[in-house]
Amino acid sequence: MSKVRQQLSDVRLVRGDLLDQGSLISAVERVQPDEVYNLAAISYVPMSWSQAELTGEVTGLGVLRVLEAIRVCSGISASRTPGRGQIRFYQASSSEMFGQVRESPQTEGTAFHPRSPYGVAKVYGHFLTQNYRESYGMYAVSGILFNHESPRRGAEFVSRKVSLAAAKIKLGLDRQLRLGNLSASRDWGFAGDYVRAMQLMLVQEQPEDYVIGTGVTHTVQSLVERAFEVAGLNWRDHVVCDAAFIRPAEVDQLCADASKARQRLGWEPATKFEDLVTMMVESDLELLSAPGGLADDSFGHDVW
Ligand code: G4F
Repeated sequence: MSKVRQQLSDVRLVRGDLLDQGSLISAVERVQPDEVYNLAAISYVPMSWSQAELTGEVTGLGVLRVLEAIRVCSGISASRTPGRGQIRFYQASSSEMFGQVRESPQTEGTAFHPRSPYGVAKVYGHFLTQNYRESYGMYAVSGILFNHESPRRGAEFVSRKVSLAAAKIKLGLDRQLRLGNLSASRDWGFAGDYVRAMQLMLVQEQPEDYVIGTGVTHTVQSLVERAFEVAGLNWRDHVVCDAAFIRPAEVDQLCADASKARQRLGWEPATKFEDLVTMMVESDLELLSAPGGLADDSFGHDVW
């Protein structure tokens, strides 16, 4: 049995729905966890304009429901009677909360100015996590994570859309890549490095929030240039700008100052942008070259 299969067979799935308070209480009661990581959300920013209410329910109020499930199952009453033991809670906050940035790079103290219903919902979840920490003494923290990518990234996000397109064009399976704003900049890191940071945040003496990012920012165009270079292609021969992918309000530039995480958690990103893009393009070339590699028809389709 492969290592991944072995690990998956150790995983027990328990049903729960962020829209259903009772299901979350049942899940926490049943599992009796030491740690809860809330990574669930409607996370694709453009979808948050077309389904703004659902985004508020899932990405925003969903955080309230998880925190309430932990509070109730820990026996913490609304008047703050001490509970049984402590379930530690991690909330996936997002650099999208900085939106139209007030300063650069962004730290834990930078004011928020979200630019999408998604960003607004994340700000609600962020402050609610802080509020439960202050109101109930819960070990509840937010990681303000900047964009983190890997070969497992969904095909609707720009990094994977680009790596898949470069691989498809290289293999003669496609000819063109249609993109929106090429001049937006993001601080892209490797998801594996960021998961390490999440775990570190839950094993500290004091619960605190942390910014996690590389401190280096690149434009979408440089992402495209790098991906096509890895595939041995000239991006200018294939990339077309399409207004359909321009957002109603854009986050122009994000760049993390993760000094606090470096000093207090001893966390450093291990993967550079160039290596991340190379890893993604090579993985997609391998995937698409394998028999049945194109079986998943969702590859390369933007869900707008
Ligand atoms: O890859 P993206 O869709 O990621 P975005 O919007 O920055 O959000 C991601 O990172 C956040 C962390 O900061 C998470 F909270 C969030 O859940 C998600 O994981 O877009 C990145 C940039 C944007 O500026 C977008 O306008 O790429 C630009 N872009 C240009 N053309 C495109 C495209 N994005 C997508 N998805 N598709 C395009 O064709």
